[in-house]
Formats: sequence, structure tokens, C-alpha cells
Amino acid sequence: KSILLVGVPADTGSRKRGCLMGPDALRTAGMVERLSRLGYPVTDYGNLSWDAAPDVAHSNNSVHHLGDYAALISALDQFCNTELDTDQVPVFMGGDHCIAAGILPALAGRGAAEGQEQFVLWLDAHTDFQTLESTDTGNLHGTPVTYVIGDPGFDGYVPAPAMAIRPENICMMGIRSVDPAEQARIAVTGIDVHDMRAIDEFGVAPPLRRFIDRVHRANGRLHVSLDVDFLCPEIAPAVGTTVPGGVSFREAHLIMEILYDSGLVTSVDIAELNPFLDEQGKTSKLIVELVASLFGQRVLDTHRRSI
Ligand code: DIR
Ligand code: MN
Ligand code: MN
Ligand code: MN
Repeated sequence: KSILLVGVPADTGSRKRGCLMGPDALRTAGMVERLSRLGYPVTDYGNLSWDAAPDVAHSNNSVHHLGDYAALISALDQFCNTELDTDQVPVFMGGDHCIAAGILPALAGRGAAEGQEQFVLWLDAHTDFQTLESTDTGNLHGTPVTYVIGDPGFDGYVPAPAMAIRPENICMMGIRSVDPAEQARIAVTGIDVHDMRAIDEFGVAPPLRRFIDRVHRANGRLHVSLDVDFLCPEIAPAVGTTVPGGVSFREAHLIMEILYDSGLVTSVDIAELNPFLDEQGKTSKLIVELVASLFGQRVLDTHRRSI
């Protein structure tokens, strides 16, 4: 397997700017070198570009940059369907979390063509399960999960997802900030949510292993979506929506190490990194180390490469 790095400098998903610098900060922190050192052929595709789109009005007046959301989703769909080889593991470097809305349905569509179902591990402080109607911030980075499961509320505003993700195939970890509108809907979807309370009590490994078992039994493909605010702000301050009490350094590495051992990860995105808020590249460097763990970096090199 080889790794394809793709920069997706989207930053209209919230009102705080700076996520567009994410891809370059990850490059500066040594993403290519770190992964190459693990023995993979690594190609840096560079950054995707797409045209800014005129704004599209919605009855919820707080919604902003809906036209850009549609343009981003189309650009990512096109990229996944034309530029990606089947033996490549793409690592999308965001950009805000709107990128997941473009990536997931496109990858699910490719997987379906090969008879494989798409699973998603959503690592985030937030569930990103707002709708266009319910969002009070109007920030579209709070909506990608709703979009990827095929919610009809996006019809007429954003192209329909190439292939919707089954809610039962989504596992969330690190959750600790859920809006009331999201709570009500999450409860009835079948998404497997592990909030910080559950992680404090039981740890990250047991639910992760159960989820991996399900992916394995289904012979599924596994996408890992890593929102930087999943991590504790003390170790990862460079994100616009920090929430106290996040996942620790070791918990995060353990998740990555278990994922690597599973050999099931077929794609990755890193979202919400805002280098404008970073302290001397601290967060970018941590993310590069976590991605290296996901691809097999170990203290004791006794393992076999499996991704
Ligand atoms: C909040 C924050 N739920 C909103 N969401 C996210 O604005 O809808 N922050 N995704 O990262
Ligand atoms: Mn998010
Ligand atoms: Mn978040
Ligand atoms: Mn579970």
C-alpha cells in the first residue's frame, strides 16, 4: 500500500478563519518525512482547489457559505472518483470538518463498487449532527454527519451524497459537546456514540475493539475522521472550538495503534486544525505523530506492517 496526502484547505465551515493553513502546517511538521520513514511510498498530491461559490439562501438565516459547501463536496467527489488509485490510502489534510461531507459518500461509493461497505470512526468532541434547520451557529462544520447519512434536509442546496453511510456503521468517540437538537436526533439514529463519560469509565480500547470486530466481520472499509478538538486542549490548542476534558496523549496514541494493528483502515481525514491558534507548531507536530502511529510507528519495532 502507498499513501496519498491531499490538502483540502476548506475554511468556510465556521466563522473563525485559519483552517485553510492546516495542510501546510502538517507538511511543515514533517508529515511526508514521518510516513516515508515508516517505509511507505508517499505522494503529496498538493492542495485541492475549487471555485468560491455565490451564497445560497436558506430559511434559517444563520446558515452561511452553503454555496461553498456544495462546491467543496463536488470537488472532493470528483477527486475521489478520478485521482485515487485503489491501492492508495488517502490522507486528507483539512481544512474544517466540512471536508468529511465530500469525502465519505465518495469513498463509500467506490467501496460499494467493490462490494464493500463503508464504516467510519468519528473522533471528535462534537457529533456534527446539526441540520440546516436546527443549527443555531449556522456553521456548516457542525453538519457533515447529518449530510453523509443522507438527510433530505440538504436536497436542493447541496448535491445528494453519492452513497449514504449507514448510521449503524458510524462509531463516535471523544464526544463531550452535543447541542440539544443533536441529542434528540442522535438518540434515534443508531450511531454508536461513546462520550467522554464512557471513556473515563471504560477506556478507549474496549469500544474500539468491538467496532473493529464489526468492520472485520463485514469485510468493510474503515475511514478515520480525526477532528483536532477530539484531543484535550492542553495538548492540542490549535482548534477553533476547544472543549475541556478531551482525550489524552496516550489514549489517542492507543487508538491509533489499535487501528494500525487491525489492518482495516482504508482512508483518513484530519479536520479543524487551525495553525493560526497554535503554539510553535505544537498541535501540528502532535497530529503528525498520531498519524505516524496510525500507520505503524511503534516504540519497539516488533510488528509487521499491515495497512
Ligand atoms: C456546534 C459546534 N455543534 C455547532 N460544532 C462543531 O456550531 O453546530 N465544532 N463541529 O467543531
Ligand atoms: Mn467535527
Ligand atoms: Mn469538533
Ligand atoms: Mn459501542
